[in-house]
Amino acid sequence: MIVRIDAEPFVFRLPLGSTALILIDMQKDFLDPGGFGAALGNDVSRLQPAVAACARLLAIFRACKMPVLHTREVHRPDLSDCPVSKRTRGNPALRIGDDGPMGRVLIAGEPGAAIVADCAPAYGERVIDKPGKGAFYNTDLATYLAAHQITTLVFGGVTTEVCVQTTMREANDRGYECLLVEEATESYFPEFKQATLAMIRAQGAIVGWTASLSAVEKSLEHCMSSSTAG
Ligand code: TIU
Repeated sequence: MIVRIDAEPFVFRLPLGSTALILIDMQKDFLDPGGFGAALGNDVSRLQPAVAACARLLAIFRACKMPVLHTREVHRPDLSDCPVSKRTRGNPALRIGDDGPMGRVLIAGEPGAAIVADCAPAYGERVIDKPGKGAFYNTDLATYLAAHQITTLVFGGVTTEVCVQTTMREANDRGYECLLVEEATESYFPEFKQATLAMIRAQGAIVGWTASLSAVEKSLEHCMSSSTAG
């Protein structure tokens, strides 16, 4: 069954049996003080509005019994998967792998690398650890999606123009139909968020679609109530 969502630049067709939600990097390291985002000089409070919207998306997809994936931008403790260029770029207060208030910055297993409580993965939901900004680079995401016959991805997460947009572009090039939920993504730079939304949907959905949370909610309402009843 195909559900139609009121989206930009035109209606998004969401096939219920082959769509997954993918939440990008909803980690303390980006959302909380003392992590990677803050070390880069950003005001992390700007990302907070995405938490409630992503939590709502999680509730919707879980109620519809549709697959949910989470990603985390992390590196191995020995930094063997962290390019020197990534670690040494710029002049951050803390570099990747340095000890900070939430443990070693952007290192798998450290407190800062965890997904925030309101968006925590539930049992059975796939968590993809990724060393890059895009979730396809050096991960088994493509294998997972192919094995589960997923053709369509609904996106939320942070930050809009870095890991979300990179992953959405990677997915679009691989043939996935991609929808970004507007309230479920934030940037440290509000103007970058708006520019990214515009870039995605320009030129006849050159990278994909964007839609409001309420439009997604409205279109999936029926499936939520029937799944709950069943
Ligand atoms: N710095 C920034 O905006 N983002 C990242 O470094 N990673 C993600 O977007 N997850």
